[in-house]
Amino acid sequence: MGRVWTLVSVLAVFGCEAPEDDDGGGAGGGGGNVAADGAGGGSADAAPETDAAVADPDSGEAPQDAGPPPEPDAAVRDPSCEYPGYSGIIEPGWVMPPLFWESAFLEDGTEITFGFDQAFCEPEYADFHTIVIIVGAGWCVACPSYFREVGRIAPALQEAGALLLFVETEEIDYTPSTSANSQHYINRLVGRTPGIRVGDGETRPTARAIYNAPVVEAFPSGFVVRKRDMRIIADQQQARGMLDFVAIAMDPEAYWGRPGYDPQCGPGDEESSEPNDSEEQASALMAGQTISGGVCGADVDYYRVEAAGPWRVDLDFEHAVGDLDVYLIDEQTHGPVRGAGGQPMGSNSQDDGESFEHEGPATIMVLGRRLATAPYDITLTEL
Ligand SMILES: [Ca+2]
Ligand SMILES: [Ca+2]
Repeated sequence: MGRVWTLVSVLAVFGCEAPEDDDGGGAGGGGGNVAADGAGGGSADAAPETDAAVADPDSGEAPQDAGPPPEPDAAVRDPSCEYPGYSGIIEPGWVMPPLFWESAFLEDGTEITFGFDQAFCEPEYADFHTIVIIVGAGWCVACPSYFREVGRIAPALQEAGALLLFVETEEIDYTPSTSANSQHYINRLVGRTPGIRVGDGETRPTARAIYNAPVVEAFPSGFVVRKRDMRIIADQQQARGMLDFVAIAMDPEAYWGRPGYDPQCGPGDEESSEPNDSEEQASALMAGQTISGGVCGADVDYYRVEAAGPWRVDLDFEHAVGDLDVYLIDEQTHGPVRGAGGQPMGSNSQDDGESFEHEGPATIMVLGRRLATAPYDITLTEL
């Protein structure tokens, strides 16, 4: 326990705030709404816009020769693999955008390409169930002890099916880190701990996307992506002391949104249409119908609206119990429809209840902000 206490103290006392944020969007202070924080989309550091830019990075895999027939289990990417719909918002509860690095390094110095799309689709990552992302900066005095602690639990993480991704965001002089510098820095701290090392200055399609992510409010930071749906299921900012990354990796379907707190509702509160966690599973929401349900775990709720004309959806819940939001889903990208400023369309206030109007058939998604949980009533009204 001594070691843990030391770390807790270090985090509590020395936890580094990001330096004056001249890039916007980094310090999500909790005040802004999701759309504003999504300034992944709104600021100069725009969120990834095209799937094309990331869906086919030169995937470092050698094309197959026309020679011998491929073995049934040949390590070839499934061409039908499709990355989950994402918003560009790097915040707990949302799907991690398919960021990638043309230059990344393994613990032994081997240079590779790496991206979340590869991790999701490529066979070499088939055995991983979570991606644990550890984020630091060269100027952050609490980072070395945090990274060393991660190094100590790395074997257990690997055993639990977690892929470790170390991200160095900035050098000691605040310049964005290259992957090569990140590799030197990380290896100095954790030696040849298995994991991928990248520098945020080389994050693509948008450099410094990790530094500017709402999930990273201070340094050191860390968060966990569940590979099944690429959602961010846990983040360091909401925890006292280091997140229990090993426990999370061992049970990524459990609720890890607020360490130490139980969800505000349970299976008995859930709508009868669960599971409704994807567009394919969306349950029908008919005009004049009210469905009682809840976001009670690390999932979201999809509903399908079949209405020819204009309609309004009302989501009734108590903000003090949990901050739920509702979004319109784009059937092409499978992420939220984006407004002119890049913000997702829907309703994401800081008050009790959400409501928005639209017309025609559509799919909508109810999501707990930063993995908030709460029971709700959802009603569709034709206008
Ligand atoms: Ca639900
Ligand atoms: Ca659900």
